[in-house]
Amino acid sequence: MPADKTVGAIRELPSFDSDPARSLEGEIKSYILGSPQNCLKDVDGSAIFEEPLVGFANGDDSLFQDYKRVVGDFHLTPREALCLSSPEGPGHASEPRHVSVVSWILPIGKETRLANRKMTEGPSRHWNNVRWLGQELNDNLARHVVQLLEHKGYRAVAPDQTPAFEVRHLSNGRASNWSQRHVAYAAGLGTFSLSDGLITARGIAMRCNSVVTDLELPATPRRYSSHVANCPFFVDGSCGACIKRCPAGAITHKGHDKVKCSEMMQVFHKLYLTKPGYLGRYAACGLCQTKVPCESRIPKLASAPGGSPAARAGV
Ligand code: B12
Ligand code: SF4
Ligand code: SF4
Repeated sequence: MPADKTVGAIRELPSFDSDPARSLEGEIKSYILGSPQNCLKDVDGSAIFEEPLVGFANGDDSLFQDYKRVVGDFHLTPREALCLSSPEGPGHASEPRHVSVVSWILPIGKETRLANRKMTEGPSRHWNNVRWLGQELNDNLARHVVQLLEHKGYRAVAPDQTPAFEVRHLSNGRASNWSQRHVAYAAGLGTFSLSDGLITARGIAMRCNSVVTDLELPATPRRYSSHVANCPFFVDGSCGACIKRCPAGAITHKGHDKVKCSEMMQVFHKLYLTKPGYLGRYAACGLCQTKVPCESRIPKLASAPGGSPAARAGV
């Protein structure tokens, strides 16, 4: 196992100058796989996350302007996020020439997925612990990437760790000014779905994060035809397994009702946080991300050989 890498431990990355993108990808993967924090110590010692997926986006990609319509006019572009967080503030003369986004997916460990599969009315202890301990690790990784880039002389920021980050309460539910899933979509890492979750090559049971920098990085191609291409429901009308999986009735053929979902989480909060071994400000849920065909992969279409996604996944 690689040496303990605390947030502050910055080591020289051998190939950073010749290939910064591959070098960052390698560092993100080894940080997670080598971290002693990547372990559910008080549950069963299993890994919180499996090997990360990493993608890059051009911060000036017009998609980020589209997000001002898709998410809301408050959603930051990467350039705004970088400038807002600089000590000089936005619109300063030192406007960066290039802006890139490093985005990553942390697939949730198998033991946690298996434990949550068994649940029907709220999260397993594994899932609840991953929500809090896994996010702490995810945040530490973002700080590590920021420090690494700054050490190399670049500007860098993890937008959702800055004072500028906010989550708005809109009539149809909450939306943040830095949506990690929209960022990951832009960085070629996956598409949205009927349940709202992002389906990546390693599935929907994951957590994600991102860092914006003025280092120029090659954008990862988006190998999908639409923003919902990885969800069979939108391609050939099949699957829909998440509809039955949601105890709140928050998922229907019309999509995901964020208000109902949030209300259910408040119920779970009362039911579970008093149970031994559960942590955090709320219990979480994630039933729609486990025991579904998209849990750990992009499901094949019902029309493909082998039958329906649900049949193939054995769920
Ligand atoms: C607010 C919030 C919530 C709210 C609202 C969720 C939501 N759908 O937005 C509530 C409390 C309901 C919630 C619940 C959960 N959350 Co939450 N949440 C967030 C938070 C803080 C912000 C999300 C946000 O800004 N959304 C913006 C809105 C606009 O997004 P949206 O409605 O999904 O977007 C739709 C449209 O934009 C549409 N769309 C329409 N046209 C177009 C066009 C294009 C081009 C594109 C790209 C998209 C698009 O696509 C989307 C899907 O329909 C993020 C962290 C972050 N900073 O991103 C975590 C986050 C989204 N949550 C996460 C998780 C894991 C959960 C839960 C599983 C809880 C848990 N931990 O057990 C549930 C899952 C609910 C679900 N089915 O999605 C993960 C997502 C992981 C994943 N696999 O997708 C995140 C990214 C946290 C993280 N750092 O990993 N969450
Ligand atoms: S369970 Fe099926 S319908 Fe629901 S998000 Fe996953 S692939 Fe799409
Ligand atoms: S939509 Fe919300 S309440 Fe329903 S299963 Fe998913 S996380 Fe749980």
